[in-house]
Amino acid sequence: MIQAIRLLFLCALAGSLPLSGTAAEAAAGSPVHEIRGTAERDKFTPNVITVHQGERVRLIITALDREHGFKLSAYHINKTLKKGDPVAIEFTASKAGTFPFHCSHFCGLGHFKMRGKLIVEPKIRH
Ligand SMILES: [Cu+2]
Repeated sequence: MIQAIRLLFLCALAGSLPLSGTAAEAAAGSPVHEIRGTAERDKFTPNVITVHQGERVRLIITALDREHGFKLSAYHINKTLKKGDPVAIEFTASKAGTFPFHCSHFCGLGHFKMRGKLIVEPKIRH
């Protein structure tokens, strides 16, 4: 039911606004939760990412100062982030819970502080 309402809402949006890439995808029935972030010594911003279970997620992370990595073991993700190059990381948040991520490319002092967590909020069942 919620899905149907959401779909109606998205269709209404798609009808009333110029179609951006995201709106076009939403209208096609596969909304993507897009989150932009950065990596720099010694942090990820944001370092807490919250999504909903079942969502298609696209993280776009840009390394600001040098090469870093993004490793989210629970979802078998490990990407190299070259300096200045936004990297898109897509997955479906199928598992609910809190999952740590960290920098997987040794970047000197501060490397081990480059940590964060993905929170996947469980689907509400009626
Ligand atoms: Cu690092």
